[in-house]
Amino acid sequence: MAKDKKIRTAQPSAAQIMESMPDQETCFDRADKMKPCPIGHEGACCKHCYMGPCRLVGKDAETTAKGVCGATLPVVAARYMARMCAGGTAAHGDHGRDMAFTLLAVAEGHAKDFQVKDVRKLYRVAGDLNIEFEGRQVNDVARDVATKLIEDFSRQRGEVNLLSRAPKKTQERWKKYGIVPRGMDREVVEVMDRTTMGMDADADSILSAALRCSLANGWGGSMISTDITDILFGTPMPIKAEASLGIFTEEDVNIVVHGHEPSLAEMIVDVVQEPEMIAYAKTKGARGINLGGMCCTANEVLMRHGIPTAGGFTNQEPAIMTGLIDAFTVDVQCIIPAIVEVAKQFHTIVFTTSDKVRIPGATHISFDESKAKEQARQIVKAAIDNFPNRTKKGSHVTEKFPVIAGFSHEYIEYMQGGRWRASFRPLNDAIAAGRVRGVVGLAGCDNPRWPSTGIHKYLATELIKNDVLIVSTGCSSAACGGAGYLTPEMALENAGPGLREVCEAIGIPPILHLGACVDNSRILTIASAMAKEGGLSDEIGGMPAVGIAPEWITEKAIAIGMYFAASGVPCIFGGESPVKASKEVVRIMTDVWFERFKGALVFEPDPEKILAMALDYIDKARANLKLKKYEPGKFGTEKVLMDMAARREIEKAGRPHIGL
Ligand code: NFS
Repeated sequence: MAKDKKIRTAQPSAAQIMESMPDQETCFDRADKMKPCPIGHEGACCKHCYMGPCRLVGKDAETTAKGVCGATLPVVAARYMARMCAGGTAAHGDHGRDMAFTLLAVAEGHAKDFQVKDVRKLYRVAGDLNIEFEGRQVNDVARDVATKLIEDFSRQRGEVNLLSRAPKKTQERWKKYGIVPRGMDREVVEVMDRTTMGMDADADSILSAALRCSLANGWGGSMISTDITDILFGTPMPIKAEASLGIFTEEDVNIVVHGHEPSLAEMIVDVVQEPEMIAYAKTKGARGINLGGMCCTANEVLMRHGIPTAGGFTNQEPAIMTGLIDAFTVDVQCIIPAIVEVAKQFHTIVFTTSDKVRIPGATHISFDESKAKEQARQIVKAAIDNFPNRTKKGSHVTEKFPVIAGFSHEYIEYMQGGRWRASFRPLNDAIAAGRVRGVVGLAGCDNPRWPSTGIHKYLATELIKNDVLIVSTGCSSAACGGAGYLTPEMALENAGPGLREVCEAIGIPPILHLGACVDNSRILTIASAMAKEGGLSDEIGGMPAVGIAPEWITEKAIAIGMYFAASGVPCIFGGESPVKASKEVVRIMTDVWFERFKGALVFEPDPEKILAMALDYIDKARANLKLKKYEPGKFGTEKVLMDMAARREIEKAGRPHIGL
């Protein structure tokens, strides 16, 4: 392998590791070698039957090209988008389903190592589901909540329960355009059915089915996952931790938890703190045990326990290449099989723990919630036993950054009025006055085809400079954290004066780490609360708010973009459009969806244009709502009501309860 190969990560710690081991192959090298198929790349290939694969190319392909069955280019491209959405919905939804079954097992006494940690949240969700909770045993309420949410996955008729949280006007739009979702299982199956050969041949109709499917994810699977994770493990509150590949230590046993479902990871968090385990680690010559997270499992344990994050998607191989990882434990999703090959070059043991994810060469432990702690101990013990096997190979970096994470929607509401007067009024007022120009959800993956994490970093700094409040999730949070942007001090320093003033007054940083990708559902809840608060738009659509996934990779990202679009949020994704070949499909996802739902899903490869487009959506929404015109630099000189230092003093006195 060339010693002068290009390193395309904007994260210095990952770059340093890869530069020090030029012969070790990573996803960046494979991205260089693997040129995308130019026809599939723009959505012009159909592989849905064996008369093909059909390539719908050539001059005027949009109107003249046809597959063997007669499917046109817009139909082929729409089917491709719809199936990506179904794949992403299935992934997030199955995650939510697993959490719901864990809650049921806890309620029925079959998972003794877990319990309901946040009873307030349980009651809040019970209230939304019209389940009586006053004067009842916690586990009885938990059983009813779990049962009702499990039913939602396979709801054949009607609509998923949590849809009722959306503003009325948003719900009316869904009814009007026929996209009120039934259960996720039904919607995913219908998309697969509708897009098989010889079915729906109308691009708009196919894409509407995809939107309905995506809503079953956003307001169903993902929202259920977020709610139940809060119920079982606690609703996050701001907490300090660290980020970057420099979190791993030479002296300690290092264990990574990677993936998305936090159940086993929660147990590992407990076990690494057990005095007997620490004593056992010392017998092997280690100072102690150090736990780090990766991708969305990282976000879950970071938000609740302050476990440091090693980074997002593209950091999987570099983490192992530190040579310091004694056990690399994965659950579901975004786990690249290549980690096993990298691990073979070192002493690292890779544990797969979900029966849905098997990787040849990894050690499999089939996660069983009734034996959760026992299995966590098995993994931690194996890591400790592996500590003396470390070789001297590997590149050790030490740079790391502090991060503040844990901004649940409940906490953001609480910060704006305390337990009894929690509201979104201060934020709505600040937006209406033009102190805060708008809100951007910065989300999604870090992609090895681009300067990985670099577009997140660019947009994060430029947006806050332009007085735009950022809520971040998924690997975008890891990108911001690994760049040192998730501390109030750093972010406030770079924020525009109006945003800075508001953040200091409320006591929040300008970039709020909201959690994992399933926690994008928290953004839906926040947007709904802002609409209900009044003073801006009375529905989610029309808010000065935009979603951006500048380095997206997965089908899950597409499913998220679609549920935001259907809920009324314009979303800008990086890279060329995966359906660029069909102007009609691009038009439906931008203009038609905007007209119907005030949302959109657009693709733009140029980061500067992404920024300009986001600000343009925001400013147009402000103008339509007749809000004060945003003027850069107008605010920022008024008295600060309560600064971050004062807020931290209050925090030190005791972490507040989140009000119902
Ligand atoms: Ni989201 Fe989380 Fe990261 Fe992308 Fe994957 S980890 S669910 S899909 S790669 S942000």
